[in-house]
Amino acid sequence: MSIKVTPWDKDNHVFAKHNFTLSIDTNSAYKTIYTMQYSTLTIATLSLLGTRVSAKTISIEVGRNGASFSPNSVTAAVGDILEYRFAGGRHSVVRADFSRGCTPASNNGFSSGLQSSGAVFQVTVTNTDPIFFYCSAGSHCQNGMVGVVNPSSAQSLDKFKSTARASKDNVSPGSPFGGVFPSTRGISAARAYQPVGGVAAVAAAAQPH
Ligand SMILES: [Cu+2]
Repeated sequence: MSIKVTPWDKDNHVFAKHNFTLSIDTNSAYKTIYTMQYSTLTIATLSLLGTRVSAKTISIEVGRNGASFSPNSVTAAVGDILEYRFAGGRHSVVRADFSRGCTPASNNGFSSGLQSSGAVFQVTVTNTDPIFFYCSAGSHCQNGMVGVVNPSSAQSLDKFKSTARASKDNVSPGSPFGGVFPSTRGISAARAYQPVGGVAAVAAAAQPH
């Protein structure tokens, strides 16, 4: 059947002046008319909520059993949060490009900076492409302290490990970026990314000797 629909204008508590015609399955006609009385904004908000509810936090332990990430291979969807939990020693997590081993990613990178046990660094997944990461401490990357999110057969963890093993340098990008330390989540990015130690070091360096 074909029916005329008059949307409900939520702000003014009246039916909108403009109508449109809808072809509809008679069995669900009542339900659809009911739904149409809510504003587009309400429907949009509901779909946003739907997306948020399905996002999950994926914990990856850093350094609990020596120089390693555990797990070192995870699957993540868009909106999920990678939560790197530092659990021993002094390590970092840095995003790499698949083909470049122990070198920071050229785009959409992230880096926690060197952290000790207790630190938590969160990175939000923005697409489902493979994400490779490594630890920039010592020769940890060359020695296999690497991991992957959403590996493929073409871009596998084993292939990345081989490239990492052959890397001449293990590159540290310096101050953290591309993620947040959750205790500072919600504060402006520049502050959140700046660790307390980093600020003190900059202040000390600025003092005359
Ligand atoms: Cu390490």
